[in-house]
Amino acid sequence: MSVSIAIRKKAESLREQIRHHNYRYHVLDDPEIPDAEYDRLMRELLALEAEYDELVTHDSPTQRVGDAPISAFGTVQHELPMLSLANAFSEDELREFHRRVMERLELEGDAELSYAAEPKLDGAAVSLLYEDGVLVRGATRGDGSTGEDITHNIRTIEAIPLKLIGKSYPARLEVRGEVFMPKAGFEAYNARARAAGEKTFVNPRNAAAGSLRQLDPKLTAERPLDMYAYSVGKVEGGQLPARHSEIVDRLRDWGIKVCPERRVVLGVEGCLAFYKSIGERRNALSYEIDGVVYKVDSLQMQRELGFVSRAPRWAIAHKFPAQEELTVVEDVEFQVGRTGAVTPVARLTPVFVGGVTVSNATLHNIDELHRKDVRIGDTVIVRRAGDVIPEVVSVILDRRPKGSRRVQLPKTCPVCNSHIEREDGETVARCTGGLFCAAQRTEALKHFVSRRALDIEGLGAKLVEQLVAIGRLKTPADIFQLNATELSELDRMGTKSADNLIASINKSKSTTLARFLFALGIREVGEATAASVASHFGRLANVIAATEEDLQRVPDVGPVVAARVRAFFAEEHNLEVIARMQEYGVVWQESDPKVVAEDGILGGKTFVITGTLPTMTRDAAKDLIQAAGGKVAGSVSSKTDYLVAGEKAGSKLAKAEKLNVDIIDEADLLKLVSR
Ligand code: D41
Repeated sequence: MSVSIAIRKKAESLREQIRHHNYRYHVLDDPEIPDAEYDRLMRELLALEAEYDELVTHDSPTQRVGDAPISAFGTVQHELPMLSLANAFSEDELREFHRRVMERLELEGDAELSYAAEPKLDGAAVSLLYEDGVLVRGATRGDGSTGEDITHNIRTIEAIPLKLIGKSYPARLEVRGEVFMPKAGFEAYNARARAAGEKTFVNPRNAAAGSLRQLDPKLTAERPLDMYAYSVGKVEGGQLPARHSEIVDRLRDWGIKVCPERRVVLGVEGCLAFYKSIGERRNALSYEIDGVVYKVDSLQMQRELGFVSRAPRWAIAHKFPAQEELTVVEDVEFQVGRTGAVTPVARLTPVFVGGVTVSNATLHNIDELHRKDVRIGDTVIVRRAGDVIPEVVSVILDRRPKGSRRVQLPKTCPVCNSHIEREDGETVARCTGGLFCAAQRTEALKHFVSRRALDIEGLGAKLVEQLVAIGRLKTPADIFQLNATELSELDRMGTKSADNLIASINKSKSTTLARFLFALGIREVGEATAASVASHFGRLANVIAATEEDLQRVPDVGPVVAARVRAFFAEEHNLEVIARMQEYGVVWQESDPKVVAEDGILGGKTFVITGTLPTMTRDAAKDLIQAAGGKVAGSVSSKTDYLVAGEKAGSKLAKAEKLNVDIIDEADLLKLVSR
């Protein structure tokens, strides 16, 4: 059957629109239409292509994951070598680089040289070849001369256009850039892999490189990959501007994603200011970087400068201090947390990494320890990124000494000797000692006094440990019976600090129901859940009396949390401790329970809100939904009816798509409540 011109035009128009919206979304980070509308366009095109086979073109936005698995990668000869970058590890080395550049260009000391400065992404370098605007090949950098043909995988990355937009692009254009896995996607991927007992990635760079080297493009398509372009390779049949920064701007106009942090700076001082500013924002960036790159902006000057052994003389990577270092595992101990969770912790030969000296690193759980095969005596990579807890990333097997010792999960708690238990399918092992276990008691007390709980200033971790050790603190209620005289007799405690502590204990007695519930340390009851429960029931007596069913009516409370809360208040000794605290004067304002507008227009519907909404805060959206009788939950599940998604929606959006949850935007929500 031949396809009418009208239908052909329709398909082409849909493709143009989808490409345009991809550009708005990925490159400009400024979508014009809600996701639901984008999905509608996509479905319309899919339907047309399903009806008329011959309409399907290889560069259609529907054709990202169509390719079958391959058995091996082909090789790609880079027409122009993909150069490497020299490194500067200090300000001095950077100044030296700048001095050499100035000298070679015969520029005088105070002449200002423009550099294009950009973050150095920690991913995998790739080459993308566009012919007449159509993506025809994707390749890895390889050794710079020969890479691997990864076209089928590159095509699955939504940030990479299958067809360029605009008109003035060269007939042949090779784009070079870095494919990377954003931090959030990396964390989510690893969390899922860990829970499923699968292999985790050691860092986002390996995650990106590993994902690109999948033989089955379907696997690559599942990985949250992104790309920023940073230069061009071979260009034929077209002119490019005379400055690096302008070329990158052009790429962006053609629909290629480039780093929004890039700047043109003046001289070495400009470079240093850029380095400082990016360094300060490093942790806040959504992707991992390991430094910044400076390139002499003028192509004419680049040509004058030339290369030394595969590295341009006109560019340099200025590295940040390493976030990974090698050290030795001297011992592995097991720590018992507030909820009894037993966590293996590596005691390390102290090492300077990520800006601090690290001597302990988490091994997460016993399965993880065994998967990484960490043994006492091993040399390991420790990683400390940003403010996260240092972790053991992997073992350097080549350096394993003869006497290395394996580690097993102990049968009994190292603190209280109670049995250690692991429920079926659980990765976490727990001490069964409950509050009999001094470690759990100590952690529970530290939690109780912490800033977001009862906020008792001056009662720090060390002091809690001391008071537990001498048997003076057994339950949180004991805190309110401490007196200044006994406190002043403790190590490092004078009468003044003892008096201050008593004053802050007294001050903490006036609290809120939300804080109090959170402070109790009920498993799975975090700050937000405690606040929801408090506002729903108004009074502690109502919470204590609530059935699991009642509890599940609280927004954000599912069957697991409801069971935990019920179990906590079913324990006589917990009620006794609470009664004692009230006796000693712990009070809060009680209120009437919230009337749930079950018959409201959204009655019985559960919502999850994610991302930044265009005009409302998430709290405002939540109030709106609740006022109309709907429930607002914190995570997407099969019970979710709608996901309200704003800009920068992340894993929740992906999950909602997977579970076929209706995805709506702020405007849709407003329509729903005003029906
Ligand atoms: O972000 C990066 N990883 C990055 C890598 C970047 N922003 N710019 C780069 N520029 C170059 C030259 C100067 C050679 C065009 C690079 C790389 N090269 C590079 N990536 C891997 C090896 C070299």
